[in-house]
Amino acid sequence: MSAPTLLSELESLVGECVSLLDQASTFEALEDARVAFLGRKGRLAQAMALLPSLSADERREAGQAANRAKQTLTERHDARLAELARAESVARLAAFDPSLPGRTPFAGSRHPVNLVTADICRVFERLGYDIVSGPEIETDYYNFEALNMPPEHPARDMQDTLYISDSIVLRTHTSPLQVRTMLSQKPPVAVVAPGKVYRRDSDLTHTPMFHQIEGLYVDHDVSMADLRGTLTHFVRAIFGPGTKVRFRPSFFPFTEPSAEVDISCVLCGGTGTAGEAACRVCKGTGWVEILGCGMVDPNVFASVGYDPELYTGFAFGMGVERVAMLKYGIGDLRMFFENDIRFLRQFA
Ligand code: 2NL
Repeated sequence: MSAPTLLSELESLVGECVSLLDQASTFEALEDARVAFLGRKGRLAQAMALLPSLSADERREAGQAANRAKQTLTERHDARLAELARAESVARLAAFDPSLPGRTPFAGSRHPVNLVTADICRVFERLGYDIVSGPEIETDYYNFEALNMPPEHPARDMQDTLYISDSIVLRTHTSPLQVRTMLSQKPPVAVVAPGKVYRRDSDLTHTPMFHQIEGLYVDHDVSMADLRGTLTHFVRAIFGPGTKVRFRPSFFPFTEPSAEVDISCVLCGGTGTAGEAACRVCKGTGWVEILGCGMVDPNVFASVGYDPELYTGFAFGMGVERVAMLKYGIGDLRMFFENDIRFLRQFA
């Protein structure tokens, strides 16, 4: 090849390349043009490969022309690249509206069972009660024996209790915490024991794990009047000052006498009616059961070494899910355990 031919090839490849670079409207098109002309096997490299075939003088002139072509094209390429990058960031900023309010992500909320547990504990804390906690796996002694439930007691049946071994159970109530408290300190004792409890039971209205709160107050001369006053205050603090309360005789192995506490229905206000029909919450009775209670049985005091001649006390227990259902009007126990975010975020 002759020198003039090479010079005219350089001239024409610069012209073609410049127009391709200027037309490139995407990073891909720009890169394609760079590879085609400035790449290792591109048009410029091909032209320069012919230099050795020229005479020394021609080679110097053509070589200088090739270097100028390379510099021109490299500068044009870099300038175009900067232009495209600037255009892209301008477009991105144009789509961004800094005046829009931020979108706050849902950061979670407390579970209704925990909300109600905290509300209930707070009422008793203000009365001077301590909150106690302890193991969910218990010995037969703390869960049954010390609570006046001897080996043949029906509640100890395999049908009702989840056994780890012959003498180890998943606690069926939080009473063991109160037994542990009484064994470790002398009266006066005033504690509430919230926590998970386990029963071998599972249907529409029972889950194998649920939450309970029990309370215990032991001192000289604690009476059933103290029990009534304390629990009436508690019920009105949780369900409102107008709530009516009644105590019905009942039975628990660990209290004597025992009672169940009913409150005026949270839905119908105690009338028992919803329009023409019977109220669905209290089934037309006007009352709903809220907790069980009683005076601590002397046999329980004997188990923990308290002298029943010196001390008396009252105790009570309630299911937290049940209180939460009544307080928030939740109709289905399963809601608490499904963890559906649409349910849970209503308590945020
Ligand atoms: C209910 C009834 C109750 C107790 C729990 C208790 C604890 C000790 C001594 C005596 Cl250490 N009693 N607890 C007493 C009466 C009733 O619970 O319906 N719970 C869901």
